[in-house]
Amino acid sequence: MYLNDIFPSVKIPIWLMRQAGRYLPEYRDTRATAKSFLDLCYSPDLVSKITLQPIDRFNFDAAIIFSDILVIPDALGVKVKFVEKQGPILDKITKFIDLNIPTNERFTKFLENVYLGIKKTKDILPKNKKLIGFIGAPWTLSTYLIEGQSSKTFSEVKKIAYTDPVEFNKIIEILAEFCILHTTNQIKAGVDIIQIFDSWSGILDSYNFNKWVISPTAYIVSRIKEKYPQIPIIGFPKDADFNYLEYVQNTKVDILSIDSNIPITWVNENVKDIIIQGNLDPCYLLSKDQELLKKQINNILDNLKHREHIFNLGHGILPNTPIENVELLIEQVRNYEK
Ligand code: 1CP
Repeated sequence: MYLNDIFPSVKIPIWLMRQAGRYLPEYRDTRATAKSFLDLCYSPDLVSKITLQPIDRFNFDAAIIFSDILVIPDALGVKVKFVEKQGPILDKITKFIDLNIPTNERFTKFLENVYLGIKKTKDILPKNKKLIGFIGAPWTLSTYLIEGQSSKTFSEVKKIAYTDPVEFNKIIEILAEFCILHTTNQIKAGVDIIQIFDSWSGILDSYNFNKWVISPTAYIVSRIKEKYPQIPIIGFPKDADFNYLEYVQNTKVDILSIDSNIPITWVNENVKDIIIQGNLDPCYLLSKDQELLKKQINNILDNLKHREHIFNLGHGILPNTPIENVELLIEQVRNYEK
């Protein structure tokens, strides 16, 4: 797949992970009107309003639908709450049978408002902009299901994955099926691109990375491609380090999103024949020194000058990011001579 087929009218497309969020005053205003974060995610009007806020303000090339990876566990009957300053809290599971697996119809009905939010956004989004839908990959979802929250050591989920792979595989396989259903539903509702977030892939050894990150992702990609070969798929196995190489070879994603720790020079030399997205450390966007920020942006642009490249960060934009640094970033990317 060529970048020009996805974004025909721009040389270096740009969007930012978490581009709709707390660094924007208009997001904070909208957030204050809802009781909880999930109420926002399950209101089609607010989903579309928030998704479009960064497009209106910054004219990014793509909008990512305002939602969360944890709507899948929520739809599987594992209650999810987002607690201020604590993050997500889930009813934990330890075994496959702890899941309350719905029929496909009930799952789709449960997330109907997410899909209505996508339809609404797609209707309003300018035609030259792309709409990105997303899922959390089975491994990352399983960390929240089994740890019940964001974890520091991941010892509970790793214990099951490493010592009871037969039981763990059942959990991963069912998550993969619902990842496929949620992706298909988002495509039917109107998204143009899919991003697969595997935020915690970096904590696995190579053997388990292959088993729990690459295999299920390869399966999901192949099932999506059977039905929708034209939909580009972005893979983001965060902190995969040298495992990025095998991930690209074996999952067949079209675009690789990379974190900030991996040297861009290593990626350029070793990961061939794929569109690259990401890498700028979101912390540079906090800088008071705009020359420093420009230098970091240019370093990525220069290194990827002869490649297909979507500008993005190595992880989500931080809530305390000054708006003028985002403006500078966009200007710098738009004015770059490729
Ligand atoms: O009230 C608030 O503002 C809550 C903050 C927030 C937001 C804005 C959360 C809670 N989720 C989101 C939206 C979100 N989540 C998007 C929206 C689209 C966009 O990018 O603009 C996306 C793509 C996600 C994906 C997501 N959620 C991931 C994968 C990407 C990543 O950050 O690694 C993960 C791990 C989550 C779980 C999650 N959601 C929210 C929190 C605090 C967490 C936990 C993060 C952690 O464990 O460190």
